[in-house]
Amino acid sequence: MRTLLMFSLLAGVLAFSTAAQAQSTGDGEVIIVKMIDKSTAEWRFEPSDITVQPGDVIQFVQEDVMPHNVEFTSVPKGAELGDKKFGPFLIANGDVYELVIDARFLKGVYDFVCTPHATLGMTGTLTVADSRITNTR
Ligand SMILES: [Cu+2]
Repeated sequence: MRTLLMFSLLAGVLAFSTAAQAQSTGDGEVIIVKMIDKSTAEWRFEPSDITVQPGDVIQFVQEDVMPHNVEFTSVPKGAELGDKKFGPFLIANGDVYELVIDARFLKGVYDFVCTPHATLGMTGTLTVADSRITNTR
């Protein structure tokens, strides 16, 4: 009984922190990028050419079987991505890496790769545009 109570409390705390996080990202859009390895000839991010605005969230989704990640290899002058420069490896099918386009992502063009599969063509380009000009909400 005590264990159940502890679990309920923990679940409540987790739910609360998730909600708080979602709020802090503002009303940005969610962009889904699939990480694909269908055969030896198909290693890619889909889409591989992404344009976002500050506050948006990119969800990288592991669609197949090989471990994939997101490593930024080129960033605009002055951009310091910190722990976002090298993302975690997504091992299991369905794993998601959520990348929030926060203040560290200065306006400009970023190149990224999946570290182990860069030479197989698993690369992409991220363009961070100006702050939202047209807000349709
Ligand atoms: Cu990969």
